[in-house]
Amino acid sequence: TNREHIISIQSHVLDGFCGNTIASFVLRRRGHDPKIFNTVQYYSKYKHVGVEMKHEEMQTILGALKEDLATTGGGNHGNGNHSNGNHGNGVYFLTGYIKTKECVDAVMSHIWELKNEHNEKRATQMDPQVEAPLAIEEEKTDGDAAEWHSGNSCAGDSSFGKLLSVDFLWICDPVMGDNGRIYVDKDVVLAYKKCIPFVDIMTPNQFELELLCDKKIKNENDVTTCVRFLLNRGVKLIVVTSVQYPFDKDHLYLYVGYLNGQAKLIVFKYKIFRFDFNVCGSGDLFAALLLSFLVRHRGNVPLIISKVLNIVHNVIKNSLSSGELNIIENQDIIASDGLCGSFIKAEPVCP
Ligand code: PXL
Repeated sequence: TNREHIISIQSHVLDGFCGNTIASFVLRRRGHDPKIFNTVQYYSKYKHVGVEMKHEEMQTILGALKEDLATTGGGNHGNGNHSNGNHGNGVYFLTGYIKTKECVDAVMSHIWELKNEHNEKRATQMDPQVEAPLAIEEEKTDGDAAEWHSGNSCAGDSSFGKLLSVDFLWICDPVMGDNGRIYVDKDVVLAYKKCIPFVDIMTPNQFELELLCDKKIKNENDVTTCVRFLLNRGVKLIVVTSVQYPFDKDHLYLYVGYLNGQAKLIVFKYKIFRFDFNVCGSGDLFAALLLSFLVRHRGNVPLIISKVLNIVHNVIKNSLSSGELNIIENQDIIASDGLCGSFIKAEPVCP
């Protein structure tokens, strides 16, 4: 039986919404059946008191996961009748808040081992459908796709150069901090730098991008320099989830970057009206939705980003008065196709 395996490795809080508290709801509400791995249990995202998992303990659980994925093809102990809309049999990791360097290291090495095993298994199976990795690329026939594509004079061939194998993906949200404040151990920065060659998709915010690349972002050119740096080191897709420039306080910018078939850097940006909302968790919402859309809809990354952004933007808009992300109240928007409300289109950036 085909079945997808989503493993979300993030924080858990008792009060409020961030990390796995968001991912578990979002993924389940969208019909997935994720495995939820909590790296810490804190009282709230503002009060980091509680329990942190030790890396040995993480190893134990990740070891059990590995065994399960190896022997049963993913621990499908049910009756094989999945009525929850799952597609495919891929293995997808979504990693977020991890407190210590040792724990990031443990997660990285397990995902890498699992990926190699997965690829070996796939190579020995003669099923061509399983063997051929699907490319995430534009659906050129799609009407919406044509819209963002028009006027793209600088990008040239903007189709995906590398195959993003959609039967094994690691989306790494390198959660380290925001607005100049770091909320994990300092040496986690180094641990994430070590992850770069093994990650498929990375979703840093501006501060995290600056930490990963040892470069302060002052203008768009700095963003594309950082994006190029990460892509050259092996990440296949970079989404910089929010950039704010001192000369434009009213907007946030999201950037998506990848290399095309000629190894040329392709970058798109999304200009977003900035709400005065300084609540953590929107990045976690973004990453969980991105995973869902990639797994379900595959192709056309710039269009998927538009849809995800649209949902995040609407959830924030509906949360402005409460000082917390109203995840439950906005569950129908979260479960939607992302075409609601104000659709923010991708604009090509000429790097
Ligand atoms: O939203 C990122 C995040 C995740 N997990 C925990 C956090 C935060 C941000 O503050 O505190 C525990």
